[in-house]
Amino acid sequence: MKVKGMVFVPVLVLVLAFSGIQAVAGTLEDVKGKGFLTLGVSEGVPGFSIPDSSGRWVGFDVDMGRAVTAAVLGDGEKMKFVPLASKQKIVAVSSGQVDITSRTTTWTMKRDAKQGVDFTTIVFYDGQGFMAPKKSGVTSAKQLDGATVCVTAGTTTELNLADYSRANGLNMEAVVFDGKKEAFGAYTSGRCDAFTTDFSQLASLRTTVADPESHTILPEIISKEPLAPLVRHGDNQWKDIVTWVIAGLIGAEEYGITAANVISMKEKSKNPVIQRMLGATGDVGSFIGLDNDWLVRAIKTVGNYGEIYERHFGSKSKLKIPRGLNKQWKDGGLLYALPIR
Ligand SMILES: N[C@@H](CCC(=O)N[C@@H](CS)C(=O)NCC(=O)O)C(=O)O
Repeated sequence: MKVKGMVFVPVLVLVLAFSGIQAVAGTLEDVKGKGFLTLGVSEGVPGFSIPDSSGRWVGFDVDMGRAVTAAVLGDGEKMKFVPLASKQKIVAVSSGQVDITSRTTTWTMKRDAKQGVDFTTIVFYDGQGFMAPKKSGVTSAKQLDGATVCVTAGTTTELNLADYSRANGLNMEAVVFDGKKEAFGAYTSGRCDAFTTDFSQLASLRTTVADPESHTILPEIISKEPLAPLVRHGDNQWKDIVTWVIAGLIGAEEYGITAANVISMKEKSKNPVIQRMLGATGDVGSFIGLDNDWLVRAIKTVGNYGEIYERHFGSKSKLKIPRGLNKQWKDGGLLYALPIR
C-alpha cells in the first residue's frame, strides 16, 4: 500500500499539472485571513472608480466591492485598491493579484471561458459610443468616414470599432494607446478626429475637460457592453458570494429596502421575501460561508442598487446618466433580481 501511495502522489501531481487544473485556494479564507479585500479598479474614471479629495476611492464600481467587503468582513473600509489599465484587468484576477476586478469590464465569451476568470452578475448595461469635437460639425458616427479614432488597447472597444468601421464601409483608422489617459489625452489635444469607449465613460470623461460643451457624444450605440465584476475561475464559493451580494443589492431596490431602513425592515417587515433576504427567517448565509446578516451589512454600507446608481450617476451627480436599460424590470429595464431563498 505504501509503495502504491508513493507512486500515486507524483502521478496525481503530474496529472494535475498537465491537465491545467489548478488547486484554487479559497478567496473567502484568504480575505478573512489578511483582513482586507483587494479590489481591482480603474486608473481613475469619475463615477465608476476614482479617489476623492481625501484619497478615499469612490464610485459605482467601488461600491460593488465595498458591499462585498461589508458582507464578508463587516466593515466596508477594509479594502485595498489596485488601479489597473484595461489590458491588466483580466490577468490581475486570474493571477490572484486582486480578489475581484470591478472596473467597467465587459462580459465576453472569450474572457469568461478562456482567460481564467468568471464573471459574476451584470451591474451596468452599457454600449459603445463616440465623441467628437463640436467644432468639427460631426453629429453622427456615419460621418466618420476615413476618420482617425483614438482608442485604448486591450478593450472590447478596439474590436467593436474595427467591426463597425468595416460593416459600414467607413475606413476608420484606429489610433491605439496603452492607457485611457494617453488615448483620451491624445484626442483632446487634437491627435484624432474622434474618441470611442463605453457610453457611460464618454459621459464621465466629458466631465473632466475644461469645456465639456465643446465635445459632442454622438447618438449611435454600436455594441452591447454588459459590465460585470469578475473573480478567479474555479473558486465557486467566492463567485457565489459576489454574485449574491449584487443580486441582493438589486433585489433590495425592488423591495424598497434602503441603507436607512434596512435594520427596521429586518425587525418589522411581515413580507416573507424581505424577511428571508435580510436573514430574519431561514438560513441564507451558510450556503455561501457567511452568517445570516451578510446582506444587511452590505445594504447598510452602500445602500441598494438604486441608491448607488443615484449617488454616482443620478440627476444630482455630475454625470447625469439616465437609468435606461439599468432600470428595474418592473420599470421597463433589464435589472431582474435573483430570488434569495
Ligand atoms: N468595457 C470595455 C472598455 C473598458 C474600459 O474601461 N476602457 C477604457 C476607457 S477609454 C479604460 O481603460 N478606462 C479606465 C481607465 O483608464 O482606468 C472592456 O471591457 O474592454
